[in-house]
Amino acid sequence: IAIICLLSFSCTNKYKNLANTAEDYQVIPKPQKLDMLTGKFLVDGNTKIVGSEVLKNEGEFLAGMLSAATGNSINFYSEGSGNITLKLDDAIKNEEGYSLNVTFDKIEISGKTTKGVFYGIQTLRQLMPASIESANGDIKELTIPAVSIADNPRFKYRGMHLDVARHFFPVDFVKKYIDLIAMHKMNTFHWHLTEDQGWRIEIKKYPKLTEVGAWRNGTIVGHHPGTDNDQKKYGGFYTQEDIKDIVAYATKKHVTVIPEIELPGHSSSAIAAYPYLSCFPEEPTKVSHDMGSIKGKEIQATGTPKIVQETWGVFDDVYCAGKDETFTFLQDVLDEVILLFPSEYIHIGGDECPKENWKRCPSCQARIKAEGLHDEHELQSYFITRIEKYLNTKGKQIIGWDEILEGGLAPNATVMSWRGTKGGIEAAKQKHDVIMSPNHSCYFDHYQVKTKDEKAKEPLSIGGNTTVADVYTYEPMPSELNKEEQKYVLGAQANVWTEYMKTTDYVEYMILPRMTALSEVVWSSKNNRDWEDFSTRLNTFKDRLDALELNYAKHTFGK
Ligand code: TNX
Repeated sequence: IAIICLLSFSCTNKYKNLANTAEDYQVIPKPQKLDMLTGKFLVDGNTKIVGSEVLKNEGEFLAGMLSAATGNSINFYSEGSGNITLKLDDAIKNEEGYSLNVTFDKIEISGKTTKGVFYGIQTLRQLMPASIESANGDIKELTIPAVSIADNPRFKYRGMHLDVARHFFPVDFVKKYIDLIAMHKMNTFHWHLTEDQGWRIEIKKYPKLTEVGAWRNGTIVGHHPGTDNDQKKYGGFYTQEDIKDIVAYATKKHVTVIPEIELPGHSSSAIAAYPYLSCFPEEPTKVSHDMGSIKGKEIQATGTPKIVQETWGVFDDVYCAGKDETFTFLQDVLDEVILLFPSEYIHIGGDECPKENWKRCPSCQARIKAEGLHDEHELQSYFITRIEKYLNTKGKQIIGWDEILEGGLAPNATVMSWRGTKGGIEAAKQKHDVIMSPNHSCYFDHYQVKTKDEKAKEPLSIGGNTTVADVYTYEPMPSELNKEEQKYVLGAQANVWTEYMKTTDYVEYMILPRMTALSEVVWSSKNNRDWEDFSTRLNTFKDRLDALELNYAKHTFGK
């Protein structure tokens, strides 16, 4: 017995006095406050996680990770005592805040909410070697450096968008995307489900939306039809069962899923399925040429009536604002959407809606007159406000792209500022909530390199360039806003438009490591942000991306 005691004493002592260096604490996003301590915690067969029953989901997540890494059966228990304790702590002020304390003999993770505890676990994950991400029970001596961390996010909205309409991605990839969001302590997945080029959500009352609207000719959405379009049938959609499965998965990862149902523009796929939704059901759809952001030459009219679009661009055929049938259709669709998504918000699009058809449509003009509106911009505002009212009665709030400012904001709308920051600033001044997503810093469909030569080596992307450094140095809080107005800026989001992203590999390449940079922008305090320091931590973080077998853009590091 004496020998065993002596042995175990020296063992314990060994971990108690082990020194740590800054390299052991390479966490992204950088925690608000981190104190390095002496000693290491050893994860072994005696490791036991305890916490109250409400923390079961988080406890089991951690248990799964530690078991997979070490090959020990490490479990979560809702009673008794153990050496890893998870708990809720009201003294923590921020809803998503947490504290993490590691010493050689115990770990304590406290959160204001279960979400905070989850984030504490994500930090703990990064204090362990990258090899845990792919380990097969083969890590013999898994240790965690002693530390004291108090952390909370700077912004409450930390989002990643994904366009699954221009290209369709399978359920498993959507889950992987959610995992990445959670690992980066981001909390919102904006799921862009409907577009000119495809309708991706099953709506039981309108089966043609997916029978017709989910399929197009051609796998690539290029801007030169015929040259890069292979004319194969392409498409896919998520069944309501798929969606429930994904939402449940996201809930466990503390990620809110906000669905986007685009209106009144970008609606070709719905119109292809149900032509009566157009002002002119018999007419072919044309590419709209009056959109300043798109060069007329680069896009061509399809000349075919009511198709699911095969090229990208902006199309003149949009939901008819004059017919009541349009609103009946949209309300029916939204009724089913509401049942699938517990999120407080529904994104209703609102961007790039050409007004040519409304100008010559008798029922739209009659609506303008009857409602005492001045022009088609006010008709768009009427459209959005009518949808907002409907959704508000169902307990939901709307988010729209910054075009919803034109013609007057719907009373309770949140604005997503994408054409730079102007729209966001204006909305905050009007006392509306804002999510910053400016194209100059948050568009991950842009090239991630700057020079012509570098671009030539990259896969074809939509114009513009946004490097990792551009993302990292982006400051979401506009200096134009005073203290009071700043309160309306909820946070920021990156958008991932997939006109040119045909494969999941390529999506990974476009988001990583730019999303890693954004995660620090939205989480860490402004004072804690330092490009050199981030670049060093990113170099460690990349080992984790490797272990997870993610396809990230290696050559963009440090740029
Ligand atoms: C504009 S951003 C769009 C998208 C395109 C994107 C390409 C926004 C609200 N609308 O439909 O995919 O440009 O960068």
